[in-house]
Amino acid sequence: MKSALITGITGQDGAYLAKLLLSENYKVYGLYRRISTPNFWRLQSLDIYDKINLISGDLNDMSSIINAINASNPDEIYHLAAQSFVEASFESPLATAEVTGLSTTRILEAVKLMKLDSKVYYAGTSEMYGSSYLNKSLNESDVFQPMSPYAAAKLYGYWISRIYRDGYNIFVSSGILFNHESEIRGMEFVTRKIANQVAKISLGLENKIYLGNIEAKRDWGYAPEYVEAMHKMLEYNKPDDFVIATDETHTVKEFLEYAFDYINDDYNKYLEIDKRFVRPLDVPALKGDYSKAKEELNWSPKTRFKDIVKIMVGEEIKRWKKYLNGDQFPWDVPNYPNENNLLKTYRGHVK
Ligand code: NAP
Ligand code: G4F
Repeated sequence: MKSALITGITGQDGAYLAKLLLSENYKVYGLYRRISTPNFWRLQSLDIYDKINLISGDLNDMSSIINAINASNPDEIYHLAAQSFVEASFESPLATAEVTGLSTTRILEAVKLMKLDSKVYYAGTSEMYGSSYLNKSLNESDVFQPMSPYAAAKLYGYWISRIYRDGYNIFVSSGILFNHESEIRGMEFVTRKIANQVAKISLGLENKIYLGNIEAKRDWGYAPEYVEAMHKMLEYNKPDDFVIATDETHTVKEFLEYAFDYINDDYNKYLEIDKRFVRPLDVPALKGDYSKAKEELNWSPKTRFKDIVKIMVGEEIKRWKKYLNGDQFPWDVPNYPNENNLLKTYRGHVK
């Protein structure tokens, strides 16, 4: 049985990836950070919470990383944890640099110093491309020009991964993933924010939607398909970098239009542009050329923009209807780590 360690197990991609690896009979370990209110709602909503071996630790702490690696003895490490919200990186640039940038070196140093054969996946991002590519479909050879502290931290992680690959022969692959969304996306990201507000408007619970730069264009794909690409990268015969995208780009305004189409309404009645959501710098447009992933990994996106909008708004309406009927949201239910799972990894790294 293969073993995988996922950092960022409580996030969108961590949850989908864990589900995928479990379906392939992996033993899955997940690093999570202890917070005062547990947030395992994604693992619960995918019905995999009890199947994950949870390891408590913080990525800013080298001991946590060594402990997690010792406890899981991983064939594959998926390093997904990060401060992943671009807007927040302008407010907390140093904290973002620590966790989003430097923790990649901590993981790679651990693999190097512990002389492990573990393969490593690094979660790179299209944000690294930054400015000046208004109409180009970006590929692995295009130049990076980051426009946020988040993107700068991610670019550091990307380059340090290449250095450990070339200098120390560590199998580390970077996915350059363009935006990917789903029903379990964080509420602060624009797609989920819109889907949630539209659902509430349709049920009479809300009458405004406040947004920032709605002219920005993004290449939006469906998250469950993107974690398949991560796994394929580590199954491939050599470590490399791959763009994962749909090769389509749409404005935030289009997302808004299609979301309101779903409820047969017009966004102009509800939209307010709010400066609080306008960033000091914002990547104007992103579109990715995934042909290398298609040729070498046999990976292609399936779910396209309009369907993603429908899936997300539809799910949000279902959730709010359930709530109005007296059901709780899954994220309202605190669920503490399963002690049986924890004892395997706490105190002395018992495997
Ligand atoms: P996400 O939902 O925001 O999840 C981030 C995860 O990192 C969460 O589990 C979070 O834990 C964890 N984390 C943050 N700081 C930590 C720390 N100090 N110690 C331990 N864990 C910590 O992000 P995602 O959408 O799943 O994205 C996964 C990765 O891909 C991220 O690195 C992101 O930057 C990158 N990426 C995402 C996209 C996209 O469109 N989704 C595109 C390109 C790249 P908590 O739950 O406790 O906060
Ligand atoms: O949904 P967003 O916050 O995602 P963003 O900044 O593109 O970053 C996401 O994708 C990256 C990959 O390219 C990941 F690396 C990163 O971790 C994250 O997952 O914003 C999308 C666009 C931006 O141009 C933003 O300015 O939507 C614009 N926007 C307009 N109004 C808004 C809002 N974004 C948010 N979050 N909230 C608004 O009210």
